[in-house]
Amino acid sequence: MNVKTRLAAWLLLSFAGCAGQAEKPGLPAIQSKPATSGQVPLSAAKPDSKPLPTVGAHQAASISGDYAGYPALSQFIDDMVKKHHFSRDYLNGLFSQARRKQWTLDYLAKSDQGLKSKPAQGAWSRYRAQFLDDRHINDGIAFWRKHRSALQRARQQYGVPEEYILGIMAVETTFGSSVGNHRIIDALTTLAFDYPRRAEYFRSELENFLLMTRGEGVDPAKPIGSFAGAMGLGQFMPGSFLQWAVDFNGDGHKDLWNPEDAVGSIANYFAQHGWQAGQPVVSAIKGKPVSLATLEPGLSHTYSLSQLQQLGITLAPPSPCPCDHPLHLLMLRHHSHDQYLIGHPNFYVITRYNQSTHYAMAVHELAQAIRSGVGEIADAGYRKK
Ligand SMILES: [Ca+2]
Repeated sequence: MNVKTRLAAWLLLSFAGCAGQAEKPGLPAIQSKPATSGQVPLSAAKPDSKPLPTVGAHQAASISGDYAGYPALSQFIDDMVKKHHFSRDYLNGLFSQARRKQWTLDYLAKSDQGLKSKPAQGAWSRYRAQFLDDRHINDGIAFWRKHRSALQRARQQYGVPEEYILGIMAVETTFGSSVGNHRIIDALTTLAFDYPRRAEYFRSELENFLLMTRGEGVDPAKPIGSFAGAMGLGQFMPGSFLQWAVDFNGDGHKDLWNPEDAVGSIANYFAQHGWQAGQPVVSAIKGKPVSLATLEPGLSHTYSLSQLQQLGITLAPPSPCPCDHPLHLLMLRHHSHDQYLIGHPNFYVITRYNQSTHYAMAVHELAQAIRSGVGEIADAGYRKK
């Protein structure tokens, strides 16, 4: 995945909260992502009674470098000292080496403008082409074969099928091949103190990052990830790490870069956001109802099955459910036509990872393609259950 694509997935992830259909191919929408991924607000974080030791020889009496003279950073450090008992000199030393990422700010300024427009003709076709290709599918099949045991264990423990865990990792990082090249401390400091539109969110994530690294015994100057601060194979933001990451290989650490921990963490994220085992994700619509254009597509509107049926809209088989749950009308703009589908609650769960119809649909289609490709191996696994 190229950088631009990666960033696109990002803004969709993180900034998902700011647009019900934040589907801007080529634009970043942060994950794993912004309002999506459970950030822990400063006010909600619990004070630590016995702080763990910090890691890294950071020490300074005052802040120097790019972030010298930022009153908001000084206030942030005050809060970290009072709430979480960090050493002031340690944080002064750490932030003295934080770098302001002007490229990120320039990129987001352009992207923010793009968020205001609706998907154009062919938007889904262009987005889909970035992910639904042989590389993503074949790497998914290979990952399934290599980590079959962990994926099966995740399905049994969390009720999330292997292919949807793989669909997330495919779109996010192509199974770890593009996990970002930005220092998280630079990314989050830049967005927390030089990006006013999302300052509160990113200050919360910076707090979460300091708690995460201290808890895991990691030097906060070291981790690398996306320009928005997402980390590992599933591109978790620090707040998502604190709330939903799990130690799935039992080595005593929650490591977002470890394949097994990433598998368990993504499955847990889905489970905690309401994934229903055995329930459908997307259904086709039978025929071509004329009333579709009167309905509002997207994630912010839901319809009951009876409402849809009264308008002549019925789900195409197989739809193995009573479907007595909220349904979303999904509209995908191809080059030559607009496609309408029905999204079930499990589709909505995928959008909790990244609030974008395009994102969730790419995950769904990749899941089906990878599942189909694995075929016999997966079937053998199910039979053993
Ligand atoms: Ca682990």
